[in-house]
Amino acid sequence: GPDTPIEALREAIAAELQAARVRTAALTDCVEDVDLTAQHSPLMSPLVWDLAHIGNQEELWLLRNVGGRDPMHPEIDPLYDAFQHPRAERPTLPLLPPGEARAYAHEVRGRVLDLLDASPLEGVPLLDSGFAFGMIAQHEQQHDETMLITHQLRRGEPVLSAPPPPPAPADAAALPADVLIPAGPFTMGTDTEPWALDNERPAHRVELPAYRLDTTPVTNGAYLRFIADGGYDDPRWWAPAGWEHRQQAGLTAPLFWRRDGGQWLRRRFGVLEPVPLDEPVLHVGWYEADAYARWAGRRLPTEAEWEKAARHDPATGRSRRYPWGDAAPAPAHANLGQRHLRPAPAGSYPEGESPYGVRQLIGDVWEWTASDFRSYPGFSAWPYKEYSEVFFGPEYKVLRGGCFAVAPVACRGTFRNWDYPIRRQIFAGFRTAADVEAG
Ligand code: AVJ
Ligand code: FE
Repeated sequence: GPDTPIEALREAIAAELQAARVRTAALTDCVEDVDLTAQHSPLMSPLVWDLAHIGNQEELWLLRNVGGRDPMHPEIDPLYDAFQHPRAERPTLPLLPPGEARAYAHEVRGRVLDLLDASPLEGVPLLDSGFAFGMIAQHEQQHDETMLITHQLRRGEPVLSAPPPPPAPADAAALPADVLIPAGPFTMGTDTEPWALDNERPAHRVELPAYRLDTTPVTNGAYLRFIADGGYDDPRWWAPAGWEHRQQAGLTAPLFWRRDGGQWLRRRFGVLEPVPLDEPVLHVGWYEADAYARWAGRRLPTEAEWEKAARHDPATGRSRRYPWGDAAPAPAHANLGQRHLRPAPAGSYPEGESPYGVRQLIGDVWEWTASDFRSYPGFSAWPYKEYSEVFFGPEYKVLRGGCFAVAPVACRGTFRNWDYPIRRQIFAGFRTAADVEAG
């Protein structure tokens, strides 16, 4: 075993980098080269772009910024800068072909592991607790999730498989629909989570009135009742911009669903299957989540309401890392890390329950919240503005909790994701909340 804490940290970093690379390889070695260079949807990059972008970000942040090395191939930098070319344009760029992209990422990684061995992992902010290495491990895992979305959009024979999640526990059917979260302050965000990204900082007190929050994410079965009740055809339930989008895009059901005679089918990683009623609904945009909630006489939770339910421990008054406490996620806590290629049935993972009795806050499906993506009071962009700051504003909505495709290293009670309200290809669902009358 490691002799010193710094050695233990080095080993943990190397293991996270390796886990990310194993996943990247699994997502890119399972298809032919033509499938790596093809664009499967104008919403996504070709897989080979993600592959070289992963290597390029690793070279930029670790070899150049931390290690002070010269660029390996400066001429390719602009190709893999996400801000220079929109996704739809990327297939027309002179990208590295698959073999060269793999070789480049591999070469970078070899040099990074040498750098890690020689690094003090302290002394400069970028290195404290191995932050820059942790940021890069998270970055690769985020792009692995992006590549999994590309796989979901890809037509053709299935190439991915995984065992199904365990069936719902015996008590799932008897759970209360929602729980009461009493009024009071809690600590949102973090100053202590070592690999937290800038938008999760700083920790700050937030005072919330009492509210109710669904015990589990909204299921396909519940969502089907919204559809059957004409929810997609009734402007009363939709925000004005949502109704306009619903009309213009012709939305009638979640993405990847299709009606076949009397039943709903969905395509999942190339396999057509009946929509499972007890699974959290997936592939709905924010506008659909918002409309469902209004139809149900409820609303989406704010981001603060989500985080209080996930982190606040009423016994101590402290905010914890996860709903179950401070322990790193284990398989019994949550459906994370692409162990399965789908969410688990609603009510799963009793060991991952929060003190208030809320389940599946972490893992399974990203959860849309009512909140715009904004900075916390006292925010400062670090280490680069293009991670979060350039996205703050009213056009993005916050998603919380991660999903089955999120690696534990990129998931915690403070983690914030964001996307456009029309976005449906991401692995997102939602749960609902309600006000509580005062007094
Ligand atoms: C945080 C998921 C919105 O994929 O656009 C990857 C993560 N940032 N490379 C994204 C990210 C730079 C980001 N999201
Ligand atoms: Fe990126």
